[in-house]
Amino acid sequence: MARLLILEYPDPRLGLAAAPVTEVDDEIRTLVSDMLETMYVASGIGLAATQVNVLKRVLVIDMSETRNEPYCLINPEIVFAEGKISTEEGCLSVPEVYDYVERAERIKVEFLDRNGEPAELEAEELLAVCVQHEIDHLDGKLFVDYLSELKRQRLKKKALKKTRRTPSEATRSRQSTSARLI
Ligand code: GNR
Ligand code: NI
Repeated sequence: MARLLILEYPDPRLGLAAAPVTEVDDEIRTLVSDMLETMYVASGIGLAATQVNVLKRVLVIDMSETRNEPYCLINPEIVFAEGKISTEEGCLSVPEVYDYVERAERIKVEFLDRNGEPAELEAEELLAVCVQHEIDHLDGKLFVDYLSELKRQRLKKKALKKTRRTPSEATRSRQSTSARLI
């Protein structure tokens, strides 16, 4: 198992669409277990492959208190949706931002499991919200895309400021400054 790096907004790679998995092989199963470890370490309830810079339609979810009831959905397709629910969402790729998003309240999703077998899941409330949030990631969409332009501009500015404050970035900018001085 390995921990993977989670991309953060406004990284443009989070806006790319992921491709369907053509074969559920050991490489995919390794990706799934690495994604689960990464999600558990980050204390998230879900994670999409796009967030760890892998453009394949794979997502994992674990909503249990005990953190030992993982769902793994490969090539997920929502085949039924009804109702509306507004939930305060957060995202491991958009740290420290929480806001309300309206989504379907109940869904049915078809997918392949870790063995490549077709499976389906009926979900409601937070589990349904989480599945929709993760499938959005696979389509290159973030929950902040549902917010107003004003809110998104504000948090983009904040995120870019934070990037400049990270040590590696600070080192790079110091280095480029001294390079210019020479
Ligand atoms: O950990 C997460 N919590 C969460 C809360 C409300 C709605 C969606 C989520 S998913 C998020 C983890 C994440 O970023 N998955 O992509
Ligand atoms: Ni997310």
